[in-house]
Amino acid sequence: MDICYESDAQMSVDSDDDTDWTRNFSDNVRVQEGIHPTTATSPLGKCRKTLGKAPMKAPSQRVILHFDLDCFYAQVEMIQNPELRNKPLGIQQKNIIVTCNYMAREHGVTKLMFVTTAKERCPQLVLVSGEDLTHYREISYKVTELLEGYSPLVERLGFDENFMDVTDMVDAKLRQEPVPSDFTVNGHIYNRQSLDTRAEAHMRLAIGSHIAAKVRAALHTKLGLTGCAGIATNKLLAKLVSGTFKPNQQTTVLPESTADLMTSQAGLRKVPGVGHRTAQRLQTLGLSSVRDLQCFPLAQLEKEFGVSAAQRLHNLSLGIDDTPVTPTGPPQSLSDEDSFKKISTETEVLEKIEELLTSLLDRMHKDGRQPRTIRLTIRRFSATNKWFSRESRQCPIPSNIGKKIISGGQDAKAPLVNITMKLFHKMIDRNNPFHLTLINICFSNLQARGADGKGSISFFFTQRSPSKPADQEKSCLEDTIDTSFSDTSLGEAELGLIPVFSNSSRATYRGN
Ligand code: DCP
Ligand code: MG
Ligand code: MG
Repeated sequence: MDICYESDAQMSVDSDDDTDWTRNFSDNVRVQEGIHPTTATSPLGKCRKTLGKAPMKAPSQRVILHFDLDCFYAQVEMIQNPELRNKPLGIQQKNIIVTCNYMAREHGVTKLMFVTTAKERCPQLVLVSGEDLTHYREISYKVTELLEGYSPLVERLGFDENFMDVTDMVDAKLRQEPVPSDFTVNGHIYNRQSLDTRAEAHMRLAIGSHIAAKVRAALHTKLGLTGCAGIATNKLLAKLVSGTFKPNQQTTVLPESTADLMTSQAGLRKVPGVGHRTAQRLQTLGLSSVRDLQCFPLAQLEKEFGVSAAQRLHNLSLGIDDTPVTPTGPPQSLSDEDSFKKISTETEVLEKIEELLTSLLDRMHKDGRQPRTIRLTIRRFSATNKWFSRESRQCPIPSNIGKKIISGGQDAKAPLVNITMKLFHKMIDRNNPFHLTLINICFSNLQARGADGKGSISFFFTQRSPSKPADQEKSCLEDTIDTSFSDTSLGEAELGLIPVFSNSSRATYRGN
């Protein structure tokens, strides 16, 4: 069985909830063949949002932090019910343990394990349902918001990860006072490399490590959460290094260890930005390790992937990633989805659509913006290609129905069910048998109603944090589930560090 943390990444390829992150990547990264990652000096790309616009910096001068919370859903449950803290805990969705606390991990339980296997390994495992993501989403937003208190340059990656660009903070610190000669890194240094206090690049990262430690301490005191952090000169390396020591620890990778960090990855699929399909295509070229890719002639890679994607792949293999930390901004769509073994009758489809719309309407009402478009996505069962067989149809939402959505209640549900069923019939011929394994409904083209009233972005901001004045809010947050970088189809979407800004509210699994 292949289990995969499903996202809307495939769907978002042509959708308006796709982000510019991937495009930034392609715009900004040019191949630096023959240049060691640590000495590469291509300029930083322009940030999509001008918020906190970073000055042009050599890549080696950037300081990027990556935060990943420990056993996120399990932590949230343990905060809600402290009695669970001393027990091995598994969070269950369908027949899968989506995550488990570290005590359960000591008993051999792992993430994405079947419940039956987990129970065999650890009979005393306590199971809590993780189907309702509402609370996880709320805490997730609070985490990003706390981080935004330190820097406006915070980018969410799924529910439990955030990047933060602290380059300016490091600059400010360096201007304020000279670094003491006995300055050290807070936490681990990747490879146990020794810190050279005379090397500016080292000092910058060491300062970054102290900022990371401060942020992690704040996460703990203010939200009761622990997590890991990675400190590096770019997002790719920060993400790759952050889980080196788990849980509740942090690791800095100094530039000289870039090559080791890259080649220590257990395969190309581990490199953020190299998704399932890309890895398959690389495999057909005989490339399975990062080193294989590093050594592969660029000209040949270009033949297979085209110039720009080949260059990006090549750069990734070398640990080069100039993509900026792009403040996430308000979600551009809200969606909900569910996956299942089989839905093959119209009644079941109707029930599922009603269920999805109920929770979605509630969230849309809280958001306050009026959606102008509704999209239905289905996945048909396919024995050969079950990962990528999604199709969608979308249509405008009539204004009177849109208004009902934001005025609350479930008045809009019946007409939306009708619309959604019409979209369904555009894809599925009811006279023939069908077998669906996923249904997703997405509201997009979200429009604020006025500058100050409900429905405005400022309303959305204040909803996130009523205790915080709206003018202090930096940005509101993408509503995402996935925490992994996801696959993308080269040619369809840009390759790069693909954030899964899927807006889904459910984790779903393929193949179960
Ligand atoms: N998640 C999920 N389905 C997946 C992967 C993750 O529902 N296939 C959810 C549950 C996790 C959360 O996302 O708690 C964050 O994912 P991580 O991979 O970061 O895993 P954890 O935070 O749970 O554990 P770790 O301590 O290893 O980071
Ligand atoms: Mg985590
Ligand atoms: Mg994570």
